[in-house]
Amino acid sequence: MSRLVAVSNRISVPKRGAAPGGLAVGLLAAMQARRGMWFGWDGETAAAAADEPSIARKDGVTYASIDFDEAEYKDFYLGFCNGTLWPLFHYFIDGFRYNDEHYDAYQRMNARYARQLLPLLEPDDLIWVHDYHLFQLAQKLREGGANTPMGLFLHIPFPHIEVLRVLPVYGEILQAMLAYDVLGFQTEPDVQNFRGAVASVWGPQALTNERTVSVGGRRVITGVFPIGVDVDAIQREAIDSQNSDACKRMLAGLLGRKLMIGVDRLDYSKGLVERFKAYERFLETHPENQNRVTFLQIAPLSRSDVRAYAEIRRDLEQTTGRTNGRFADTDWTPIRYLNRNFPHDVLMGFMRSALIGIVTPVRDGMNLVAKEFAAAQDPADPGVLILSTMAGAARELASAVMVNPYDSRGMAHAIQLAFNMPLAERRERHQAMLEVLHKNSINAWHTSFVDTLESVVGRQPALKLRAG
Ligand code: GDG
Repeated sequence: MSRLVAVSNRISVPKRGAAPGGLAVGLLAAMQARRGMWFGWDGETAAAAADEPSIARKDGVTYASIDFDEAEYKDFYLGFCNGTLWPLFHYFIDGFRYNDEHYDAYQRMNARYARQLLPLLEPDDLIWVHDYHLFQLAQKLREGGANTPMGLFLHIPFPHIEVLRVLPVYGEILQAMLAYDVLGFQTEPDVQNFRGAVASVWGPQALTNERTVSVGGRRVITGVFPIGVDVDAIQREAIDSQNSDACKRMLAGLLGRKLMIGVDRLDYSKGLVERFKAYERFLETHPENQNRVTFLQIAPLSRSDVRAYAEIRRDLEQTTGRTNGRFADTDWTPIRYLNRNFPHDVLMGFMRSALIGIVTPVRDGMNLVAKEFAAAQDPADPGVLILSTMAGAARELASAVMVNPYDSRGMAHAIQLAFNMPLAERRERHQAMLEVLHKNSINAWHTSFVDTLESVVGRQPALKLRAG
């Protein structure tokens, strides 16, 4: 069986006592099944980046990690990845910035990933690359002589060509993507946007059939591989952690009130400001529910070196202060807003204790929190998921209470509906979600992607691409 080499911008090198997150668990399962290697950045910056990756081994998986120097961190990671690609691919054209130096750093870093990975490769490896940081990796690896199957899975949305073409180098990015053999997306609209972009550059004849695009003699498989969760593992975590100190303390603090929970990285794509305003509106328009519900928002800080992230943090602090100032009582804080991390099992316990899970991104590739919330519920007495139609997950979790994250009146109404939803309806909606979650599990995600990658073994035509 071929070895599976996973490459992502960031990898979780196992440390004593630290449990990997859901995505890492899924990838590790795929790598363990095939004697895998995980290659990427270890999250550290150094004055000068080391020439050689550091190698560690655990449970049949090799971890090869590289570090970034300060300029690479600033220009590649904060600059092009999170200042250019992330906002644009989430349709934030106003927040998007383009800078040639940042793009140069992006190209150099994709080349460095390739240079440091190439000596570690074996001839029959399958290479599975993750996300927007590494659009050009396959191209650079092939320029360095690698001719093994390579697939890219994009965790974030792929924008429509009318948005994509705002990026001055969009043609180069698209061309580089065609050096992969398999391109996987979260949802059907993402794959259609990609195919539309290819058609607009190389003409409709490039769309050779519903699943492939062909340019310059290369055939690339395009497909939808919705990422999922391990429902049984989440159920176990949620049940076990209900007895943890963290869960007991949180529940005791509610003084019998209902809980509404949100869990998101602090990111402007997650719709937090809009969500907080909708909750304020709910308390205003449904005064009978004041003092009967507490909204717990867990929002660990991310990318705080990017200016837009500092701005959203300020907005949230203001909105929280205003709502709590307006409605709080001596024994009730309407919003509990925490910028800190919790262990994953504790989060699952919190979710199981909640009557409402609120997941309202303004744009999201999938959103695993929505799936985790549904998976963590007690099927006999499940909570209600309020879900934005802008999340990829909305295409699968159709029985959630759907909202437009910009519609604060609609969201206030949805909170009221969820708050009063009869048990029979909660069960029915939850059951429908569980069926989808079991079908599109994390296991189905990595198995179907790796099987597709394996299907291209032995048929990799030479790389010859030209726009026109
Ligand atoms: C990208 C795409 C796509 C959150 N806080 C804590 C914590 N988390 C965990 C959640 C969940 C994960 O982080 C977040 O997943 P999301 O899917 O919501 O979001 P992104 O980070 O934006 O991920 C997204 C995803 O890739 C996968 O393809 O769904 O659309 O943007 O698992 O539970 N985990 C711990 N402590 C926390 O405080 N341990």
